[in-house]
Amino acid sequence: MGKGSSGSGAGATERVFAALDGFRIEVPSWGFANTGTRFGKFSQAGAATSLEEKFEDAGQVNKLTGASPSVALHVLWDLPNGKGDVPELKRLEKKYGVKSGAVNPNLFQAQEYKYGSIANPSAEIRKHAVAHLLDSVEIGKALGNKDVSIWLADGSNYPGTQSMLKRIEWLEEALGETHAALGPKQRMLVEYKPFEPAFYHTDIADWGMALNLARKAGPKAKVLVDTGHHLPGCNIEQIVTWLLHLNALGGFHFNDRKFADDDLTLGSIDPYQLFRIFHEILVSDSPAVKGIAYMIDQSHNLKGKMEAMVQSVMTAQELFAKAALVDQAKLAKLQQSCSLVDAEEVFRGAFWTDVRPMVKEWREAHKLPSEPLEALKKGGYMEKINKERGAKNANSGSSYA
Ligand code: PSV
Ligand code: MN
Repeated sequence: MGKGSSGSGAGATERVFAALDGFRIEVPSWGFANTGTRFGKFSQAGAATSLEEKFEDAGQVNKLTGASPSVALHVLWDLPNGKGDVPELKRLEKKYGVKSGAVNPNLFQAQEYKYGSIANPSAEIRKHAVAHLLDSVEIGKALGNKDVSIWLADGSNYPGTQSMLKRIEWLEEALGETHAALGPKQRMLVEYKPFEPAFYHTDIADWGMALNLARKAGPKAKVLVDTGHHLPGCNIEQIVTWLLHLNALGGFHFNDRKFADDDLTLGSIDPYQLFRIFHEILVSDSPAVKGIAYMIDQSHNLKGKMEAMVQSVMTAQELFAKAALVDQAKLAKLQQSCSLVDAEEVFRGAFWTDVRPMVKEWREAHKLPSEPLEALKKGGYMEKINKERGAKNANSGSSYA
């Protein structure tokens, strides 16, 4: 979507249709499996128990929404045999009509990563971690030039116990090596997070650090913004604007937060924020816009996983559609003349427009269910998976008592 001038009213449906035609959002494989908190795990009868079931669920979300044609993969959780699992992935892609998406290396579970992975003081451990990154690049290539999406848990918990400076150098070295292995059409996305699991310093804590590391690594490295990974009050849309301006925005992990990295349904706490982010993207002329990978990063412990995912895709579409209704030409004039209230009314007016009837029309025009959540409830899919997977999930909860 380029710059446009028509607002809500005449032309609104066209704008919403054009916006939705160009909007796709990737779902995470880990959003369909049983997960929990560090206090325990609550199992759901219908949760996916295998890679095939994750693809089956993702395929169902895409059938209902028409907007989520790919599923992000977490290497250790989904591909225990690394590249060896690629033929199976290709079979699943065909069978369920969804493609493999971003490849997420896992550098936070192995015991050896207790003090870090690519920023670990041990050269040997860093070497293992880099080898995993390189394997992930190869998996991405074998799957058709997929983005390698890197998030690190690296950091420390006690002041003075680690050299932050040395760790910067180790990160630069490892990410540079990984970048050098990327195929011509592959990208490396660098994700940041201010804290958790590290509670004193995190090696890639914010967008400045992620951006510097990405730039140092090379032109195929971009920054990934996870909306849950910011300290309270942070102006995320301003970060997005900067990253667009610098042609350094690679993608998003969407979820919402009230306190920290809560993995709440996108738009459930602050839908206006996501609208503001989408607005900055829609007014931008940055070449980065074309490459933005929109992804959901949510794993619901309490809500039904299928319902949560369908609801999230629908909410993202609605907020994107609202942002497409901002009368950009009018807003630009009002910004220039500092007509604050009028400018804000144009902006807010789009946010408060009920786009649901137009989104429904878009679905009907594309022969999709006009109410995906209702269709999910009535279609029998959840009963089917509860029945098929119930026994497998019966003992999958956990308790620390
Ligand atoms: C870390 O909190 C994160 O946002 C990273 O993207 C991980 O890959 C994902 O969550 C899944 O745990
Ligand atoms: Mn994330």
